[in-house]
Amino acid sequence: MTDLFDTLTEPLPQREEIAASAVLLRGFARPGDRDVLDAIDSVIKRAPFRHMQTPGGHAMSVAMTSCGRAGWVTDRRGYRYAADDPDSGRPWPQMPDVLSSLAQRAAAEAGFADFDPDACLINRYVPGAKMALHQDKDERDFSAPIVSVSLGLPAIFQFGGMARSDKPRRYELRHGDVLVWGGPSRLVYHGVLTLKDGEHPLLGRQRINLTFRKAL
Ligand code: MD3
Ligand code: FE
Repeated sequence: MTDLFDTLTEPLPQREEIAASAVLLRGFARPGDRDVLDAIDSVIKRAPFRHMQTPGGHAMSVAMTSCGRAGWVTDRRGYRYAADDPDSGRPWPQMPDVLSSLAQRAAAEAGFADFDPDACLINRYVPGAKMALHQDKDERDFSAPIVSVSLGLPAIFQFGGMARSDKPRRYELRHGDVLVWGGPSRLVYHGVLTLKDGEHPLLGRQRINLTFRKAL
């Protein structure tokens, strides 16, 4: 029995299927968000955020780092996953249990049992940063989903179809929102519009996005 008090104080995360096998879990990562932020802090102490270079030689406006057995990197040689952080020459920090557990629970909620990510890319947006429309296709196996967790300032996320020319739809992603992309939606074009200025109670003037992947 749920009583009225429960429904008022613990709004159940909204679940919305925004595309075939793409599930938006509103607020799924809000409970325990401070532990998630502590885990991110422990990663960035060992592997600080950096602005990587695109193959075309431009610095990305989004600052990135990774944890897990593999991290996503880009430089003049191209995009790829690597076991070592190119800045330190050391392996990427281990994926903290609170992070892998969050990703696994979100994937299960969306119908993907036993998701076992080996890479977590951590993106940091400050006002003015954006991410152009792209596909995530540097992973070896597209049958595993990608789980994304939004923290801090809200951002407008856009996603289209399998062709760059497909008209994108827009969604606002807020602190604690989680998206699970699997099946046919795994390869859709997606991006993030220029982050607007604002102040978030836990994160200040930034947005952090985690994407959990099965890369290897
Ligand atoms: C749809 N990150 O890191 S999260 C990325 O907010 C990336 O930082 C964005 O795109 C961000 O590659 C968007 C939502 C997302 C993430 C991965 C996807 C949507 C996706 C992979 C496949 C399809
Ligand atoms: Fe992406």
